[in-house]
Amino acid sequence: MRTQVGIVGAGPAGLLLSHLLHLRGIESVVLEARDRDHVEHRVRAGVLEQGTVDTLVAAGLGERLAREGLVHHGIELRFGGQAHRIAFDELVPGRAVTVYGQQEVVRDLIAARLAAGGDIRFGVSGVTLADVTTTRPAVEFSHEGRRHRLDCDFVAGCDGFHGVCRAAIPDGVLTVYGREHPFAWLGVLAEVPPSAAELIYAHSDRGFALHSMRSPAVSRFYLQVPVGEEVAAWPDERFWAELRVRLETVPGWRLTAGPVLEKSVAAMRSFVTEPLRWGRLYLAGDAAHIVPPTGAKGLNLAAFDVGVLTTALAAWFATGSTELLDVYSATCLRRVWRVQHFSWWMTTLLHTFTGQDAYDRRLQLSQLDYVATSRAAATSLAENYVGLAGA
Ligand code: FAS
Ligand code: PHB
Repeated sequence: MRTQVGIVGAGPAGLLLSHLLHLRGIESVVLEARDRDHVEHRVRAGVLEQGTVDTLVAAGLGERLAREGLVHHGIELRFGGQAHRIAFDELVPGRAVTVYGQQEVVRDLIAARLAAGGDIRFGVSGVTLADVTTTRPAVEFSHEGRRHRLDCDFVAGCDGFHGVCRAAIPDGVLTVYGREHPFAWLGVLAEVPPSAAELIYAHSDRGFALHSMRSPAVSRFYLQVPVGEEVAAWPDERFWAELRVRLETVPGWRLTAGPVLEKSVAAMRSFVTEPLRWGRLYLAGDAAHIVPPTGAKGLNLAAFDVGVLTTALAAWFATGSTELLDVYSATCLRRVWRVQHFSWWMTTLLHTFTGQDAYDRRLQLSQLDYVATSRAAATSLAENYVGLAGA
C-alpha cells in the first residue's frame, strides 16, 4: 500500500497532523496500536491554549469545542492560607485557555477523519520503520493477521514517549536532555460539579494539589504523591481526605466530593530529544518531548509541532522545497525549550521536594508571593500559561 505521509500514533499529534494534511490535499495513513475505544477514553490533558483552540477552529473542529469547552480567563494560586487569582483578562487581554478534555479533542479528530474518508488503522502491531534515510521510506506493520508495508514519502513519529519511532533512530544521532522529577501525580476524574469556577494550583507543606474540571458536572483533581505510588494505596476516602487538607486552606472554601470515575498515577518527567528529524522521519509531540503537566502544555506543544510540520510538508509537496522541512526541528525546539522551562518552573514553584529544608521552602513562598503581588511576574506566568503568540 502507498500514501504520502505514514503517521504512527493516533494520539492528538498524529490525528491532528492527518487532519491538517487532509485540508491541504495531502494523503496520510494513521497506524495505532490500541483500539478506538481505548484511544477515545484515555484521560489526559484538559487545558487548551489559545493557539491550539485557534488551530482546531480553523481546521473546522470548533463546533463542539465552542459548545462544550469552558473558557477560563484566569487561574488561582493557593498558598499560605490565601487565594491569589492570576487574571488573564487583565494581564494578557484577549487571550484565555479553554478547558476541554483531550479525549474530546481525540474523538472530534477521529470523527472528522473518518467522515472525510480518512484511513486510521486501529489495533496494529509490530510497527517497524524501513529506509527512512532514503527518498522511499516505509512503515511495516501487522494488522488483522496480515503483514503490511506502507510506502510513503515521509514518516511522522507521533507515537508518544514509549513509541517505536524515536527508538528506531540509531545511537549517536540524537541528543537527549531530561530529568525525572522526584514525585508523581495521582489523578482522579469524579462525577461532581467543580468546587470552583477556575483551576486552583495549591502549594502546601504536604505537597501539591490541583483542582481542575472537564464540564459543569465532572471534576478532575491531582495530588502530588511519591514516585511509584500505587493507585491501590489511595482508596477514595483517603484521596478526598488528603485533597481537603491541601485545598481547604482558604476560610469558607469547601471541596465537594463525589463518585470517582477514573483514578491513575502519572510519572513526572522533563525530556527533550534533538533533532526532531532523521532523514524522512519527523518526530512530533510526546515522541520528541515530555513536560510535567504542571504547566498544562504537553498537548498544546504537540499541536504546535504538527502545525509547523504540516506547513513544511505542504511546501515540499507543492514545490519540492525542503527549506521549511530543514528548519522544522529548530523551529519547534525554540518553543519546546520555552515550554520546558515554564513547566519546570511551575513544577519547582508548587511541589515539595524530598530534602527540601526550611530555607528552600521560604524561597518557594517568596517566589509565590512575588508572582501573586507583582504585575510583571504575574504577567509572565499568564503569557506562558495561555501560550506565547507566534513562534
Ligand atoms: P500520545 O501519547 O497521546 O499518543 C501516542 C499514540 O501512539 C498513542 O495512542 C499510542 O497508543 C500510540 N502508539 C504508541 N506506540 C505505538 C506503536 N508502536 N505503534 C502504533 N501506535 C503506537 N497536556 C496538556 O497540554 N494539558 C494538560 O492538562 C495535560 N495533562 C496531562 C495529564 C496527564 C496525567 C498526562 C499523562 C499528560 C498530560 N498532558 C497534558 C500531556 C499529554 O496531553 C500529552 O502531551 C499528549 O498526549 C501528547 O500527545 P501525542 O504526542 O499525540 O502522544
Ligand atoms: C487537567 O485538567 O487534566 C489538567 C489541568 C491543568 C494541568 C494539568 C492537568 O496543569
